[in-house]
Amino acid sequence: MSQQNPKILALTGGVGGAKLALGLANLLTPDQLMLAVNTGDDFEHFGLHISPDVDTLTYTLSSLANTEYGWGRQDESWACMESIAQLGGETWFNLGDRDLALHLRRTEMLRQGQTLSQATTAIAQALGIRHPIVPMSDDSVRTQVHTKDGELPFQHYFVRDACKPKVTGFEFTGIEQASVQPQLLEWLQDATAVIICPSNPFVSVDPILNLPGMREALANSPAKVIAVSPIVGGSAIKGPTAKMMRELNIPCMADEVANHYGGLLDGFVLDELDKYLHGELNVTTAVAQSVMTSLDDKINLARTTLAFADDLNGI
Ligand code: FO1
Repeated sequence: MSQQNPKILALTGGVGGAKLALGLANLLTPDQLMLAVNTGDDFEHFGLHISPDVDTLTYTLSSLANTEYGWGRQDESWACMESIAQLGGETWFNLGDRDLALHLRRTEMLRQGQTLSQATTAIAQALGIRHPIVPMSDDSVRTQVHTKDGELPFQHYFVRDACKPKVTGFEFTGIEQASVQPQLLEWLQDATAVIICPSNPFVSVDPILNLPGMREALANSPAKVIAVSPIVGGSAIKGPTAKMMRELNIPCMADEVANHYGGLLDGFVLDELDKYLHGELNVTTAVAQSVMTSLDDKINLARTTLAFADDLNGI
């Protein structure tokens, strides 16, 4: 572990990001680790504000996550969705009965005038989470997926159409008017490392990086910026990252992810399977076991990434 007091900001979205975030949360105290989460996947459904990446992280850090599905809660029941079907409602997006309570509470707090960050903190604390989970912005940013057949709201692409449409690009509606959540900017002023978790670069990380002023804040921060590759041995561990890369005519290789983040990076973590690239990229690399199945895998990858940050910080 680092001799100096680490102050880490993790950028995360989706399942892969949440796994590394859990590893980091097991090694760092709440005043050493802040988790910035993508909200581009958010949408309104049944009149409720759904924040999937916030919820995946919240459930993961509170050990309530349904690890089989990669979303929602474990020990769920589906009585409400059965009745929704009976009443002719939409059934393509499944909300478990216990998960539904979280969306009801968040929507109630938003309607009372609280920010998404305040609602997120209230829910996280109610579930016993002490690490700060901070939405990337309290303003509305919505990922639209451009496909050969037209534009799709993210959840229609990801869930309703099961990631089948061929993507041609992405747009983050509202991002030009959105502000980076202020706590993130404050944290960055004396952060020692920013860890871009192994999330989908296009739809989980880019919404965070593309927020006005975010890249400048990262560049002006003393923090070393490290990304952990979500591509292992030419394929994605979970989700549509590899398929998107192919459809965008980007070779599905770990080094292409480093290229995607470009000059932002001070370090890039490769999986063992890609160690032939170690020392070959224009960015300093480290090699780790980055496929996370057990809690130990998550903690070990977190430990390796933090040690890499120390090396880059000359500790
Ligand atoms: N993903 C699915 O593939 N099918 C679902 O029915 C589904 C429901 C769902 C409910 C709440 C929630 O927070 C997430 C849910 N997801 C579902 C996953 C969600 O689409 C993804 O987590 C993200 O948007 C991509 O990371």
